[in-house]
Amino acid sequence: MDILKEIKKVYAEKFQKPAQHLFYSPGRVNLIGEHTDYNGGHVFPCAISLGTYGAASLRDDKKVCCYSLNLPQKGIITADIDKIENEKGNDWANYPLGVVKTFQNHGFAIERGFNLVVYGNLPNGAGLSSSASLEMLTAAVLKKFFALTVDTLEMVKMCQEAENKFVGMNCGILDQFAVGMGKKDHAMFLDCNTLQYRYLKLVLKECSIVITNTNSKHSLVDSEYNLRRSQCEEALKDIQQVRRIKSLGELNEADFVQLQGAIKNPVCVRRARHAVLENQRTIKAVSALENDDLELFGKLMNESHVSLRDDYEVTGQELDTLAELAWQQDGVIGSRMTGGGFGGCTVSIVKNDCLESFKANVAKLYTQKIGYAPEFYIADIGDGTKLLE
Ligand code: GAF
Repeated sequence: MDILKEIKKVYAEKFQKPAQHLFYSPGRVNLIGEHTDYNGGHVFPCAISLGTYGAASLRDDKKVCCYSLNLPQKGIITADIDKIENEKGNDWANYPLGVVKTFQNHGFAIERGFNLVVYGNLPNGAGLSSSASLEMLTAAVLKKFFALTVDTLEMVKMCQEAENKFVGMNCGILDQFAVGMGKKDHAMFLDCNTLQYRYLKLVLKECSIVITNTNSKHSLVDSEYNLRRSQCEEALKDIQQVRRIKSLGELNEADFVQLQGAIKNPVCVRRARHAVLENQRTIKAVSALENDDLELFGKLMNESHVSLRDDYEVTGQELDTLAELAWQQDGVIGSRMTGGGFGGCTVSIVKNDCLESFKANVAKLYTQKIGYAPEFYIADIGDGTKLLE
């Protein structure tokens, strides 16, 4: 399907005139550095060329009217620009509405309504940041229509705030950053403590990045996520009794060995160990890539998965099955879960001449064990959120 043509057509049908502008916002895949962002550590994501498309126009009244071509909902969801609340009936539109409300709270004059029609080709709930993609798309709409003087990093931070305070998911900055700041063929190495970042051109020689979707649906993702975050905060508080640090990301392996005794709850010891060691792995993985050592990069990806499985406990049977099957296949450099976990996707680096056997074997063995099939996407690394026309 020609997405742009379709979205323009649907917009015109719903609102009886053509849309003024078209926008695109990607999803993301995180190569390594999981559950490190809210612990003041590093992440290493890239934007992918699957994402959310939006057609939008300013209105003369104060209504925000949202319609999706592919999200389950009933017709156009409407809200008043001066009375935005998180309401259950607003369903997916709580993401764009949360962004509007957050911009208003930051003093941006959003005083007129707008129409927004969206279409996403990211699998929903697959841990590829469909929410952040929609949030950053809305931020780009607001910037364009209200001629806001705001840079992308500020938009990223406000979208994270919308998700934290309006939606109630206590996420870190990884997703909104990767979606907003993405650059074609590059990954981003971000220090979530200082927000210093740099782009690294991804040179994977004869390999591809393969995203494999478990296709499993888990409902406890947000509550378990918020629980992991609070367990890390508890560990940090205990450590702060003996060492003046602001985040777990400030510690290295040796510090952790020395300080872990201060953490009272044994579960929190494991959560903090993941946060500290994953951050160190991410720093090492980026140097490995810079030194052209893809093998070491892959090994660190595998270790990351093991730590997320054993210490952080955010994988589950489907993700573990995918990762373990991937490790057994020829031509796999590394494989791990990506994103928040529980369900969602793995990311694997696979030699191009083994791609077909990788997909066939993993699909067959995963289906035998889990009872339904996974899905594969070869990631094409694309740009961040942008105005298309
Ligand atoms: C989710 C969150 F939204 C991110 O902020 C990040 O913590 C990630 O899980 C885990 O690395 O995607």
